[in-house]
Amino acid sequence: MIIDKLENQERLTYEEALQLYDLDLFTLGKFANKIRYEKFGNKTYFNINRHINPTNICKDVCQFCAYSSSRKNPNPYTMTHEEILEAVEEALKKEIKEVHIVSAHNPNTGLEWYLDVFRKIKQAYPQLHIKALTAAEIHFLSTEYNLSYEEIIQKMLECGVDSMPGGGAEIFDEKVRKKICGGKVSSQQWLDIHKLWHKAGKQSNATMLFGHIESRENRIDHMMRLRTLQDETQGFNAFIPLVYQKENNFLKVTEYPTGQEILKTFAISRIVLDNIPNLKAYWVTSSIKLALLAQEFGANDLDGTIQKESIQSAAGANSANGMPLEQFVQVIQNSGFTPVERDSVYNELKSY
Ligand code: V47
Repeated sequence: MIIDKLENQERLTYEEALQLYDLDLFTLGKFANKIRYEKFGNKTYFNINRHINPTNICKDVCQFCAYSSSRKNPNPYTMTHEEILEAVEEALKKEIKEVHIVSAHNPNTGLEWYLDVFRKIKQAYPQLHIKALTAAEIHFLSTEYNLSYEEIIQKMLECGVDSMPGGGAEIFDEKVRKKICGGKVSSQQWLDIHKLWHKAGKQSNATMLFGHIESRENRIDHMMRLRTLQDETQGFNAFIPLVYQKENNFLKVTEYPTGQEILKTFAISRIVLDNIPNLKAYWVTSSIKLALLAQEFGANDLDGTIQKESIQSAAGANSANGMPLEQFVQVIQNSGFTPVERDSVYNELKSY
């Protein structure tokens, strides 16, 4: 029955999607890979980007986070706008097309520190795509400065933010959410903010943090909530399952999910999220080796060169300095796929 539906690429219910985990990895991979091939052939997308995390001082207390300065790693910092602009200028020498700016929820900087920097970047480099402010940051700014989500979004548009990253989604199930990141943006608020952004004619991504205390049921529920919103808005470009990194934080998880469980989750995401075009294996959290394998389990995007990364590397990921372009292209080619540089909204720029 479920195999018939998979053969016919019919939409799955929650119960059917959950049953996918009971299939063996190769059967799942076969179906996920078929969908991937029909849409993208053997192309794998990536972009040349620079991540900037301008402050690690945070009002919130997410148990999984090793980046916040209130965690086990007390090295508080806040970059000035000049330092952020210098980082962008330096990165442009390496031909970045996108700057991806995500901060902690710092109550000391003032609203303008968060928003004005985008205007400055846009003025100096109008061609550079600014992907910035997660729904969690928007919720923080809205409550901290007593503005509606619409007002914050309006300011983002005025300052030249082009798209929103997918962070802050974590796991939508309210019970798990309360344990891992109680107090921050709720699931419904996260979805509402993305909906408003999409209604403003803009695009965004969606993440899911998995491999900690959540169940398989919670993951499928997370995907279902995203699928429902995407039916309505069509605003999500990519789904990004983030593998939980367990070092230097306060969530007591001793085991990583197995490679099999991670690949199954990628394949299931590809099958269940039939309305989100791109599935990103963010090599930072899956490791580059598993990200390359994920290409055969539905993933068609490996994010990018990153250059510098502070959030996941604080929790144990091997990503602090990103990956040089030549190496990134080479590992994709060596794995039998064609690397295609894309822009931030998935227009193809260059095939290698
Ligand atoms: O939301 C925090 C995650 C996210 C840990 O939109 C952790 O293109 C693993 O969302 N282990 C921020 N993950 C990063 C993010 C992202 C990354 C790349 C591309 C895009 C995109 C978005 O990092 C947070 C949180 O879920 N995170 N701590 C950890 N210990």
